[in-house]
Amino acid sequence: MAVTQSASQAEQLDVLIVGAGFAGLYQLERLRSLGFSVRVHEAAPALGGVWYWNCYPGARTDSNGPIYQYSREDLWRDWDYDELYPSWAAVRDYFTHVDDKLELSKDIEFGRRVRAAEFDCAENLWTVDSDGGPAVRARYVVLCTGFGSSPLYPRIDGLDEFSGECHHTARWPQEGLDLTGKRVGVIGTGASGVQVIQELAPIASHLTVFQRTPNMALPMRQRKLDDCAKRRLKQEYPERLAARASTFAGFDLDFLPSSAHESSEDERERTFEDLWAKGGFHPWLGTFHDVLGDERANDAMYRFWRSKVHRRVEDPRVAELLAPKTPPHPFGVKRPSLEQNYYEMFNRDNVQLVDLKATPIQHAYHSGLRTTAGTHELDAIVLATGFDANTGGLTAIDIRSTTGESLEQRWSAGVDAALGVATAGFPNMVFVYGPQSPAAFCNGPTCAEIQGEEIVKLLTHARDSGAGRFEARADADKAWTEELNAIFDASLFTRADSWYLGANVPGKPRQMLNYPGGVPAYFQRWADVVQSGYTSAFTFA
Ligand code: NA7
Repeated sequence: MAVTQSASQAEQLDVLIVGAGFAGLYQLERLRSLGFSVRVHEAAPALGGVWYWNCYPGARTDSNGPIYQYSREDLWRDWDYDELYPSWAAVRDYFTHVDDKLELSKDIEFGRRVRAAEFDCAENLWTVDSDGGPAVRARYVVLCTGFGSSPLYPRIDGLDEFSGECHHTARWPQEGLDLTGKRVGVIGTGASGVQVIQELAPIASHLTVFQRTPNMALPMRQRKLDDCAKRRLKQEYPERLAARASTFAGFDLDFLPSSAHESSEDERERTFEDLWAKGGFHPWLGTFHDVLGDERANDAMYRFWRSKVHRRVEDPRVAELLAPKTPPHPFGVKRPSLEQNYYEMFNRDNVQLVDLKATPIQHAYHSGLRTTAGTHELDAIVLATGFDANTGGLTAIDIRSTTGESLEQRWSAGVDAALGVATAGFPNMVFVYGPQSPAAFCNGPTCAEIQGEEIVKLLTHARDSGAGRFEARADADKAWTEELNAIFDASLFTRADSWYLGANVPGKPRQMLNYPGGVPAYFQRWADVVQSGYTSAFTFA
């Protein structure tokens, strides 16, 4: 038995939501307003989801502020971020603003990490066990654990023996950590690594960056927003927020109709320059429509990106490690990060770049790390090594199917999840930002709202139909996987070992875990399912 407490003693709800980030709060407010009895269990002591845990120096969004919030006018009208790309602290303040407006906390229990869930087939109820309180029973469970909530720790022999500070970026001390004047090592150069390196390089006595794969980072074009800029920006909110549903990745920008390899070299360079000047994700998600699909177009973008990096890094040997002549993988098929002065950090005397492909880490010892090339004496190690993304937050919970199989076992050979929202054998359970949904290919708040709203309608339909349970159809699960694979196999995404595919986790099956057909296509598939009365993807009994 996964669940410990006797079911008869447990409180009964219509819906238990797991997680109090963007997705969970959207579900809470909407379902509550539709008359469901709802409770949220949140592991952290506060709101915010990833923005509670990721409080490392420099943590901020890679989405611009106007679209990094809910689209309700009563929420955005009197809310402003002070920077175009808000920091973790500003996003936390935003959650407080939302809570003040919508009185969400009264239905949230904090400090309640969900450990196990078991379905009672006779009663059609889930019994859910969480830390810090009694089990609850719920008709429906909505998992809003986020696609990046299960930190991935590197397997480094002897790391336990390291006597200095050692923290994963996603488990950074909430009280902060002063690394001024320290010798710091950062392992990983994904979004978190890039951000933390920019902050620590100027204050550390020495910073060693351990890079396995270079990040094809793009200019953020961060700026502070004064009152005048905020007023101007606010006039654009309705348009920017409305654009999200119709763009490939749920942003306020989209691919150009023109093709890179059909453009003349001059036109192509001009466009690349223009997108570069705009910054943010423009060079990635606002570029020629064929850059992410056509090898020649992609190569042209890679060369452009590389030349930009080389101009900023003084030592040609270091520049070559950061932006090699032979691309490690096609441009943009691993997530590019947004940077402010990342490349300039490598011109500092106190910053050293270590190429882990050439000289891997052998082991840690009490005062540092040893690679095959020698030792690095360190006072602190920052593990910016990412997540067991897409599935880790879900499989960390011991969720049992109607036959007693755990979700982890069910997906051990690969995920099958109809619409990326539910899976056969786990009735009355859905996940937001789930594996095989647009998740990591979609701006977070966009997905929380648009996919969230489809989930709200599905639960309302299930309740109003009088069915005791609904469940993803096994054939719909399989068909969905085949649909994803077909898009994926024809793309350049196959050519990188990215966390989009689970390839960053040793032993994890390699498969595309994010719907790669774009937000509009995804919601067209939802519309098809709704049109069938939901029965093309779900059974109701
Ligand atoms: P990412 O993007 O997964 O980056 C993790 C980085 O850590 C990446 O550079 C990895 O190299 C590196 N890594 C991971 N494991 C190891 C080991 N064992 N040794 C050395 N280097 C390692 O995570 P982030 O937290 O930066 O970003 C996560 C996303 O969450 C972000 O993009 C947002 O969408 C939200 P690799 O590239 O695998 O060779």
